[in-house]
Formats: sequence, C-alpha cells, structure tokens
Amino acid sequence: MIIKRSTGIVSSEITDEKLYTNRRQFMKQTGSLALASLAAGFLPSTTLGCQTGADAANPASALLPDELTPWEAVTGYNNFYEFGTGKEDPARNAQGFVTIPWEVKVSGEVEEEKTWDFEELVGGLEVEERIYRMRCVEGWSMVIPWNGFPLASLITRLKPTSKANFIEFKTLHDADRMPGQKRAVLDWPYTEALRMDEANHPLTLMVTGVYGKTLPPQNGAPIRLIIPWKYGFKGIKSIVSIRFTQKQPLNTWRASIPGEYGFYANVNPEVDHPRWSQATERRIGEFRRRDTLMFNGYADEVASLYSGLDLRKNY
Ligand SMILES: Nc1nc2c(c(=O)[nH]1)N[C@H]1C(S)=C(S)[C@@H](COP(=O)(O)O)O[C@H]1N2
Ligand SMILES: [Mo]
Repeated sequence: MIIKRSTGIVSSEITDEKLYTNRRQFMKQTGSLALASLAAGFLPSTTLGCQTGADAANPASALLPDELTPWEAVTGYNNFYEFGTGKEDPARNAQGFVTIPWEVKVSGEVEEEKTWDFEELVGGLEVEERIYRMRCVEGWSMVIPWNGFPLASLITRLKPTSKANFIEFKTLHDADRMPGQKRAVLDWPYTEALRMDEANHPLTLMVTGVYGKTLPPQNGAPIRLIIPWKYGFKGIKSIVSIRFTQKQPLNTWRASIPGEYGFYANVNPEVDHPRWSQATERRIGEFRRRDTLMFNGYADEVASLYSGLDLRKNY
C-alpha cells in the first residue's frame, strides 16, 4: 500500500483495529503468536520476524506465548526524552506536536545532498505490517505491530555512494516544539547510527504507523527507525536528518555514558549493563519476568552480521 498522510495510513488494505481485536482474542485462545501468524496469513498484512516457537537455548522462554502489547501501553508508556523523562510524559507532552510539513535533510556520502519533503521522501514506498518484539535496555519489553517499509528501500532511493559505511540519523532539535530539550538531560539532537549492512537488513524498518494508524507523536511521528534485535534506544524518533558517513558516527547514549552504552546495542542476555543484569525482562502487562533471548530472538536472521565480532567488547 501507499502512504497517504492526509488520511493517515489507514486504508482498506491494512488490518483495521477490529481485526486486531479479533486477532488478539484469537491469540488469547491459542496462546501462541506462531499460530496467530498462521492466521495472519489470511489477512492482507505481512507478518515477519515473529519467531516464537521453541528456542533450544532457552526452553523456559519458549513456553511463554507472545501477545500483542495493548495499544494503551504502546502509546502511553514511552521513552522520548524530548518530551520528558517520565514514561507517561511523552503521551501528555507530545500532544499537538505538528508533523506537517516535515523535512528530512539527506547529506554526506550521497550522489546528491538534498532536503526532502516527507511526502516526496516516502511517497510510493510500500508500507507493510511487522509484528516485532521490542526490548528496552531498561529491562521492559513489548510486542508491537508496526507499519513501515524496509530502510533498505529508502536507501536505494537516496543513492549513497560506495564510500558510505554508516548511516546516521538525527531527531528534530527545537526546544519550542520539544519542551524536554529545554533541559540538558542529553546532548541534543538525539543521534543514532547503523552500519550499512545493518541498515540494509530486511528486518530494519522505517516506521510511519502502529496498529494500522498514523504514528502518534509520542512514538516518533512522522517517521522513526526500528531495529528489532537491538535495544530500543537505537530506534530514533522524529527523524529530520539522514547522513551517510565513512566513519562510525557517535550515537547520543554512547556519547553521554560511554561506560554503559556502545554503538551496537544488540540485545544480549549474556552481557550485563554495568548497573543491572540483562538476562531477563518484564513484558509490559505481565507479572513474571521472562528470559531475554540472544538478539531479542532474531539470532537466526541477524547473527551472521556479527561473525568475527567479540560481542562482549562490542556491546
Ligand atoms: N529521539 C528519541 N528517540 C528515542 C528515544 C528518545 O528519548 N528520543 N528513546 C529511545 C528508547 S530508550 C526507546 S526504548 C524507544 C521507545 O519507543 P516507544 O516509546 O515507541 O516504545 O525509543 C527510542 N527512541
Ligand atoms: Mo529504551
């Protein structure tokens, strides 16, 4: 389907909320997202990267079903420091955040540096639904039905040169529109980056919607990044700059606390955060903690990107 911003991204081709409700009920009955994915095969949407069945290395987790995290939690319990550091701040403070018009500056190692209007940037790119497990470095997790397109298809459109080894993203920096930026809690603007092979991986998404609706401001409207095998902080929100670079860019969290956050931020239950273990997580809505899976459960798809890399050093 094609992104239509005036009407949001909802169209007859995308799963509507009633369908989601039905699907959630279905998942409650079957208790298995794997089965729900089978059912999703009858739906017009695509489900990918939902690998839930048995994980030989982690039999305990394999017994636990994945269910979609309710809309209320997905849009009400957020990290978006530009709108405050409390989990409920973004939902409140980002209301009324204006995302039309929106421009994205594309620079660095590209054939042509250019500031793109949002409509032109994403126009014609096919939006898919992807249900992804999400893991925050703070130890909570959710299962979220995102709507977006592979970053790879946008990269093709932007025409980086052969010198591009990394892609760097920046969030809007405007304290009048993002009140959290009045405090120097981070070195604004929020900056993140990926290696080009990570960026071009088919699981890596540029997200413009969630639950079949236009992305709410607290989730990073109008466009944000999602990399399901990495900790949530790599998924930068409200992007206004994309720069292709030869050298590895410095990401915000690494810049502010280098002893705690690295460049890769791959979900890894074996590498503790200096101040807490990463071995388990609390799925929002659940009481008992779950075991955290290597690469957040996406090891089959992405582990080969990191062969030869010491994951204890390169966290
Ligand atoms: N610009 C910006 N992007 C950001 C953040 C932020 O504070 N500012 N928080 C990150 C963190 S820590 C997480 S866990 C996810 C949360 O995304 P969600 O609120 O949509 O679940 O956004 C990430 N992207
Ligand atoms: Mo996070």
